[in-house]
Amino acid sequence: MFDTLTDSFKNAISKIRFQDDEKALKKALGELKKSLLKADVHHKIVKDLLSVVEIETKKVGIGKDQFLKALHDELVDILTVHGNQGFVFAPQPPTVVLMIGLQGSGKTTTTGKLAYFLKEQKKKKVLVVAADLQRLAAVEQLRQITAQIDVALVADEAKKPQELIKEALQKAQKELYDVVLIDTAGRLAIDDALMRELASIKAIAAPHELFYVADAMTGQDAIRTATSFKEQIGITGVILSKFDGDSKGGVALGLAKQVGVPLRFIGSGEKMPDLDQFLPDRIVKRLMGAGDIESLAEKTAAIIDEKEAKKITAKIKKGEFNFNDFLNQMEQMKKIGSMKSMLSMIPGMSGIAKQLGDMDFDTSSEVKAIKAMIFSMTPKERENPDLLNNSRKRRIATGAGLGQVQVNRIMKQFKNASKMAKKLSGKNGMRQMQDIMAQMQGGRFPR
Ligand SMILES: Nc1nc2c(ncn2[C@@H]2O[C@H](COP(=O)(O)OP(=O)(O)OP(=O)(O)O)[C@@H](O)[C@H]2O)c(=O)[nH]1
Ligand SMILES: [Mg+2]
Repeated sequence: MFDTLTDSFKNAISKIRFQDDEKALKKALGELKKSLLKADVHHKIVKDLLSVVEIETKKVGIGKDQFLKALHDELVDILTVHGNQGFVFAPQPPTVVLMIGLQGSGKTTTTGKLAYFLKEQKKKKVLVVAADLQRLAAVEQLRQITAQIDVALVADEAKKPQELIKEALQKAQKELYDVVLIDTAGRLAIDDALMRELASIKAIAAPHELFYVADAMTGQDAIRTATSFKEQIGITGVILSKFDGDSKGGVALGLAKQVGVPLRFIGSGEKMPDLDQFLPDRIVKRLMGAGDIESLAEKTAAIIDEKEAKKITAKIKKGEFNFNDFLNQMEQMKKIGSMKSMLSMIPGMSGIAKQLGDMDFDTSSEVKAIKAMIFSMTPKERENPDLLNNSRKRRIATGAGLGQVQVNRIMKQFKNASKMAKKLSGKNGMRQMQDIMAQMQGGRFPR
């Protein structure tokens, strides 16, 4: 996600080793400057950042921790812009949000992601409005997205966007929706026709929030267009999409500092769960390679059904975890997001996440093999893994198109995993787990 920036911070940090070493500090600052510029951070921001970090580090005595803390605090400062953070609900529902931006920036996908976030994590009733009637396929795209996440949609190709929005707002009042998300049409570039249409939509929708969706891959251009939208229409937040791509990350700092509108979310993939709240402190930790356990925990907590989780834990404790439970767990994991985005939130794992590339729960050959194997089992076998003798394994291997060796290996892994889970769920298990986590986090971050 922030790979380039994260790597460059690590690089700079590694240059500082000794207490009171001015030369080391200069070297680290030089390294930082080079890599920030390479990461597409505006030169003026780089200059200010370096001078503050230098002053603050010297104030408390040069050292790795002091340097880290100064860098952390200054980054948080840059990213903290006056205005709402995360998603803020209007005092009186429904909260109306207008999604605007250039063509192809990710408005429609992000509208879906936001609806999914509000539904799954905030437990809200969401209504989506397809107010993009420029492109014929646009309404269909939104239909598919909202059907997939089971969220209500107001769409009618025969009506004007303004008319549709009026109807949607009435429906939202009457049927007690919490949030109305309005997806609008994009243009290739900012032109008068777009601005007029948006102004008229804004007047009718009277939105609480105007989210500008910016494509992270467009670098400094994103900052220029965001500024234009801010001046001509007014925006209250920016959502940075496609942050999983080759984006260098520097644009996030520029958007906050140069546009002066808070970043609210970042999109990190094409799937519905691939949206994260942009909270400066957490993002900076992630930037500095320290992971973001809090976000992961929140995401997980919202998605995993507590009752179901208790049932599974009880089963694990008794050593009764079976293949059906495994399939269920896999489905739950998918809801949390792509494997890559999950791993990038765990301290020290961002390097591995990078290596994974596009590998995912759906595309991993290992997961595919396990699924094929489970689908070749009888219901009884799924319930009771102990039933699997050699002749049954042979039958399953043939059915799944796998080799005997592969089936044996997967079975062994499954048994080992169950054993490990049983152990961890025991009396001291939680403590063991916490110790491991503490070790992982220790020494990586100064507070
Ligand atoms: N990798 C990645 N792709 C994304 C992300 N957000 C959107 N996309 C992709 O970008 C493309 C354009 O997204 P749309 O949501 O259709 O963009 P739009 O702004 O609605 O486009 P118009 O309606 O034509 O103006 C699609 O192929 C999306 O799947 C993201 O965070 N990561
Ligand atoms: Mg669209």
